[in-house]
Amino acid sequence: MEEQRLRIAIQKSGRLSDGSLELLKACGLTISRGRDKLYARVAEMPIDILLVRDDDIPGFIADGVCDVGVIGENVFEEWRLSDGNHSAADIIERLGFSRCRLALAVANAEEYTSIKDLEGRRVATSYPAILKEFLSKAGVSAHIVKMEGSVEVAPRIKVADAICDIVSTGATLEANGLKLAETIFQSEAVLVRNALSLSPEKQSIFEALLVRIRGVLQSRESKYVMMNAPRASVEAIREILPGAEAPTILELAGQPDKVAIHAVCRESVFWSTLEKLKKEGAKAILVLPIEKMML
Ligand code: PRT
Ligand code: ZN
Repeated sequence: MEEQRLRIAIQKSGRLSDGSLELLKACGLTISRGRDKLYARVAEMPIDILLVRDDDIPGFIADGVCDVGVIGENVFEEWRLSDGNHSAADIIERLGFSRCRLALAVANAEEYTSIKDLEGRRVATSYPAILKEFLSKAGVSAHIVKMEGSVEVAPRIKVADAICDIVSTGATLEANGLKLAETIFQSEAVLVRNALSLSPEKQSIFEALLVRIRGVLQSRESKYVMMNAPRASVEAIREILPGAEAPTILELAGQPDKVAIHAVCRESVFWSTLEKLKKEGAKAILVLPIEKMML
């Protein structure tokens, strides 16, 4: 019988590609990618990678062309809200990269106080389904002008009065004489899976991969923190350490009133955290990255 391999679709080239490849690499999967290659076989696990345009990924998952995919939540949500796609695929995990937001913007000269200002006006977007849902929840009726690209020029060429587009730094809005009016959707890369059950073989490959993905995401956020501190400060220090479970307390040779404290912090450790530790008498504080983690 032919070996069953899990098929994962990722974006071939664009704003999701680097993050997707880095994530798979951190999971221990090496992908040799030739120029114009659309398909790659992973040696370490029974997994094949499809390199495609991001817009094709939800449809491929729903049709069973692939089992899993990495895609921007904005594109997935637009697809999901479109006819007939409601329950064909599910978000399994948010991946924390390619963050952006879908926002409404108007010309600088326009006065904007609330969403009601868009009543009866024309809004250009590549995301008509998300926009339609947002407007209907807000009780505003506007004309949606669908554009595939260059949405930011719509007000200038009088195709629309406002736009609804992806914003990251805001530089594109500024360059086009537009100002942010309203954020309607926050997005990041997400791991999506076909809603139907996978074969038992594929399911177990998927579960093994998911444990690694979750480990990678957790280790990216986590730090290993070490310090020496007065024995009397251990409780106060435990309260300061962000997201730490029971820390390890070690004796320091020849210093009975001091201990070494080691802890895994599952949340960001800021400079201000270190300053607070220092106030409690901690010395020689080290914050180390964690390469791998399995919970
Ligand atoms: O070729 P393919 O179809 O695969 O790629 P694509 O051109 O459709 O998508 P791509 O690679 O541009 O974006 C893929 C995904 O990255 C998007 O669906 C978002 O989820 C996410 N993402 C993150 C962004 C941005 N940041 C972003 N800044 N997608 C687009 N932009 C564009 C935006 O459209 C606007 O033109 O960048 C401009 C705004 O950027 P700022 O920094 O000027 O605000
Ligand atoms: Zn695309």
